[in-house]
Amino acid sequence: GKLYINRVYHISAERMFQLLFTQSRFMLNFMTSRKMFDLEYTPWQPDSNGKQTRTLNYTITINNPLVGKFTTATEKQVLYKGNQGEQSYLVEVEVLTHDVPYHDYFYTVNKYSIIGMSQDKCRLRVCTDVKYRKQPWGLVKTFIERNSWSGLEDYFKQMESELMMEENSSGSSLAEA
Ligand code: YK8
Repeated sequence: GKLYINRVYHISAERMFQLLFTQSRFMLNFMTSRKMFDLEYTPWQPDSNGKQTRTLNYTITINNPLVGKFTTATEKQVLYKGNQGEQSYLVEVEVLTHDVPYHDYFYTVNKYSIIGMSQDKCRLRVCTDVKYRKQPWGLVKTFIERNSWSGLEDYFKQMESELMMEENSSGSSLAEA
């Protein structure tokens, strides 16, 4: 796995969760800037084990010459509330990209942990793994990993820096979150 974000923000844990995992203005803007469209959400739904899950479907624009210009994707998100009550969240996200080469071989798992540090501070960590449903040839595996890591790095670098801008805009834009 790889760690893409590990940073303390002047944003409460609860607000960070709302920014990233509800239909917040922040997330809608972020996805628009990544040229993600045809977004469909299910609401968060509790399951029998005290977890909550939701599913997102969308289309992503890809700028990788090896791949077609778009792919549809499905994200299954599972929320585990931490043992510090409202103050910590772990969200595991499985991302399937349906229309890229070798899509039936691999998917991605992104783990977001949001840990409250005080009333208005939290640590956000995002780490990701590429997982396999069938074992590809060595060269194909190298290909999949290289392209996944670079796409993920680009995505999370932008997320990290847009969160820094959000942090500096002093909490005025959460009315709709
Ligand atoms: C989510 C992982 C792989 C995929 C892509 C596939 C190339 C395959 C190349 C062949 C295009 C938002 C990525 C980066 C698309 C974007 C996905 C995002 C960033 C030759 C093997 C979409 C997080 C996420 C997870 C996986 C990313 C794909 O929230 O390279």
